[in-house]
Amino acid sequence: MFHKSSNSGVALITVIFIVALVSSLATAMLTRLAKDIRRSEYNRHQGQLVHFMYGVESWAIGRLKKDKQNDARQGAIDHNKEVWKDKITLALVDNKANIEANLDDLQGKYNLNNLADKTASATNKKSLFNSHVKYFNRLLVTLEIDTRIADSIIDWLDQDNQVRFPHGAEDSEYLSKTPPYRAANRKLVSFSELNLIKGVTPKIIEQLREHVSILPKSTKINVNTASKEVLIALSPLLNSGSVENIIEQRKTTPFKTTKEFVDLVKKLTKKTKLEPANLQQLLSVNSEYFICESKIIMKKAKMSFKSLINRDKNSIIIIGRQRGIF
Ligand SMILES: [Ca+2]
Ligand SMILES: [Ca+2]
Repeated sequence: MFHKSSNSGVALITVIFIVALVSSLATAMLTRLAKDIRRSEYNRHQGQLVHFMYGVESWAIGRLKKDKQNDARQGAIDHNKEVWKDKITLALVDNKANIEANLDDLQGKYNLNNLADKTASATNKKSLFNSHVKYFNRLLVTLEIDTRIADSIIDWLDQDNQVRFPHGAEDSEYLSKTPPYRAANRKLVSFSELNLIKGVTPKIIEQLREHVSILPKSTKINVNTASKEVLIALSPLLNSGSVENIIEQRKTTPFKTTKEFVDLVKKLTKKTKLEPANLQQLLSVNSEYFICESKIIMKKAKMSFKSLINRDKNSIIIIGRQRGIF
C-alpha cells in the first residue's frame, strides 16, 4: 500500500514537472515568436523606408531636371529662387507614413577638399592653392573658430609627411595616440573624419557644418547661393555691410557671370584692384553638387537620409548616401 502511494507521488511529481517544462518551453517559444514578428515587422518597415527614400530622390532629380530645362533657355545659373531649391512634406498611406525632404546646393558652402590641391605643379595652381589657404583662414576668423586647425587640416589632406608650420600634424602626431593611426593624405570623405584631425573638436565640426561641404573633387563657390559668412571670407576688402548689399542685389538680379560679381565687389569697396588678384578663379554662378535631405517616419520606424547628387552637362546621378537616426 505504502509502496503504491509512493509510486503515485513520483508519477504526480513527474507529471507536474513535465507540465511545468512544457509550459515554460511554450512561453519561451511564444516570446521568441513575438520578438520574431516584431523584428520582421521592423525589417519590413525599414525596407519600406528605403523605398520611400528612393521616391524622394526621384523627386529631387526631377526638380534638378526641370531646372536644367529652364537653364537651357535662361542661361546656366543656379540661384535660390529656382525650382531646385525646394522642400516637401507628405503624409502617405492613410497618414501611416510621413516624409519631409529638402533639396539644397552644396557650392554655396566652402568645399574643404579645395585645400587638397597643394601638390599641383603649375604656377597658377600654386597661387590658387595659396588663395584657398588664405580663404579658409578668413572663413575660420569669420566663424570665430581657432585658425590653427587650418594647418592640421591641410596636413591631413596633403600627400607629404612634412608638418606644416606652425600648427600642422602628420603621422608622428597621430601614431603617438591610443590607438595609433596615420594621416589620411587624401581628400576628406566625411564630416566624422574631421574628428581625427588635431585641434578639431565636435563643437568646431558643428560650427563648420553650416558653411562648409566635403565634395569628391575641387569645386568653385557659387556666389548666387553662398551664405553671408562664405561671401565675407572671399576677400579682406569685404565686410558684413558690403556683403549684405551683395545679398540684397542678388535677390532681384542673380549673377549671370563671375565678372558681374567681381565688378560689384570693386564698385562696393571702391577698389580697382581685387584682393586676392585671382578671386574670380574661386567663383562660379552655378552648382554641380546638391544634397537631398529627408526624414521618413513609418509607425515606429524612422530614418533620416542624405543623398549627394552630382549634376553635370550630361547626367544627374546619386553619388553618395548616408542614413541615420533622428
Ligand atoms: Ca539653374
Ligand atoms: Ca604635410
